[in-house]
Amino acid sequence: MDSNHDGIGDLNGIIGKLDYLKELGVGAVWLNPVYESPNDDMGYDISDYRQIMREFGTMEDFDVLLREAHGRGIRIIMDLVVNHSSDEHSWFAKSRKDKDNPYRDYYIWRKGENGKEPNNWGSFFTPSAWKYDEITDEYYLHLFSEKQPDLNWENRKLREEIYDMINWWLDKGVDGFRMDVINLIAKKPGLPDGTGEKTISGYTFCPENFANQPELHDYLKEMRAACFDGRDSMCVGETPFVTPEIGRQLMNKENRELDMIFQFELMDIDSGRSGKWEIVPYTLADFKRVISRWQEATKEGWGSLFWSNHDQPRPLSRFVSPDTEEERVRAAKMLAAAMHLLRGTSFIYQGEEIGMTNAPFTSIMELRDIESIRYYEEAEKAGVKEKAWDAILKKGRDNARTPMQWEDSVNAGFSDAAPWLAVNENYHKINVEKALADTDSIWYFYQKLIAFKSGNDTAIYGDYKELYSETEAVFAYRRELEEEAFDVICNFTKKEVAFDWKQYSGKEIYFHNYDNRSESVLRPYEVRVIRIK
Ligand code: TEU
Ligand code: CA
Repeated sequence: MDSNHDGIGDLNGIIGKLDYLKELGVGAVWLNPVYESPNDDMGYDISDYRQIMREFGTMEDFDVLLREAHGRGIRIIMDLVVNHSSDEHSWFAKSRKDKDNPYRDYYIWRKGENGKEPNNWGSFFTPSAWKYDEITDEYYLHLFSEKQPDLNWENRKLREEIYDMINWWLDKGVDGFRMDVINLIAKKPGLPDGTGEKTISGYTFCPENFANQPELHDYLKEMRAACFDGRDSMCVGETPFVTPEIGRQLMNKENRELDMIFQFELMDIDSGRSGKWEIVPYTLADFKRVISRWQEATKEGWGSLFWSNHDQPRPLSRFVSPDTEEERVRAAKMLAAAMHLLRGTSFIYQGEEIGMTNAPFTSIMELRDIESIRYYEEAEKAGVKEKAWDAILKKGRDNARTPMQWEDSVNAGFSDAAPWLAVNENYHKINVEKALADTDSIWYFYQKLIAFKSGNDTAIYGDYKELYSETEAVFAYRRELEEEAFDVICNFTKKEVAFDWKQYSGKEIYFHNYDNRSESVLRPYEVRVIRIK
């Protein structure tokens, strides 16, 4: 929400919507980075970790947000981006000056190899993960954009500066952190060449060399002891490329590393070996296997549940394909129950509660996200821009970044100035005002679901067991705890599926998305949550 008519959402805008969030039932807000940043990657390139980005407000505004949120029982979780900083951070300015200043080693510098990059690593956003710097005739590593140089966690002083900064925010009263790509902070010693497939620009994207390295666990333990032990706080690690085995290590309470992780196996289910832009088919059977595997893996730790975030397309456009307004509402409710009744903490991405969808972009000029823009440029050079555009429409990050749709008025009520990214034109029919006026809306389904999820011990602690795994089109599971159990039964398709409801007759229905019952079928996108004991 934009409070000062510049087209950019801000802290005061959030403060004005805290009552809305309270009404929905949220217990905590995770803010994407709000620190000072040149915004090469929308705040994920931080130039000062102790300042608020000017566009978002001031430190005084932040303090008010913290106080007002806490006053309503809402916690504030900050984004912690410490795999890299901005190249405009003062550390980097000093680091690049010469080879023997104390900041040189805060980043990862290497000599070139025969006039080329030190190794073949590809970056997330650019062809190579290395940038040549004339001043000292060396290259620096950047896994993301060249304006996001990777920090060198092998340097003890750097680590201590980071812990000081974390403690500074915790002392201020923030309740925890979502740690950006935290499992990339340790790189494989010697930085060896990647051996996998090449990307369209000829470099090799090789997570095996920069994710989940053994030293990661040492750094996390050290950080935990230096910052989090003894505090009432929460840290959730964003950990792409994580397996259930590594996930267990990261979450295991005795290990003293993280409280939760975001794993991406479900989000990557349609990605090929060269990464997210290589879109591959998957089946509901694959989908169910991934969910069950992670429910199993998080038994010993604690899981996180999410359909989307600022990096992912909208689930309504991705995992289902509703054609009509009625189907959209049904499918959104089905997805909500399917995900958020699993075991773990639910993360709801803004707009999910009203069923927002992907944006109907018509030209690359409309996009703001560096990832999509850079990919399109590379694809154009390689002569495959049509294919790239198709992939961007499906998976580009701006799909989920369009402004929140508050009401059916200019710019969806987000701002009276032109927004930084255009609103999705479907705001005329999909908006908060409309959702609040209809007791049968997706919004009220979420409100009820959140209340249930926070207050019902079976929903919180109950065991998970997959049901009817052989039935195509159906995803179903049981949650069970001592004297209570319920089944969640979902039709993920818009086809009618034969289903025998007899065994459930007379049982209490917790949630459903059709007014009347049927005895022998699951209708398009139908969900029923039924108490069985
Ligand atoms: O994302 C890390 C990450 O793995 C993403 O690159 C992800 O694979 C991609 O966005 C999918 O499209 C985090 C942040 O969430 C993202 O917004 C940042 O751009 C990135 O780190 C760099 O800080
Ligand atoms: Ca603003």
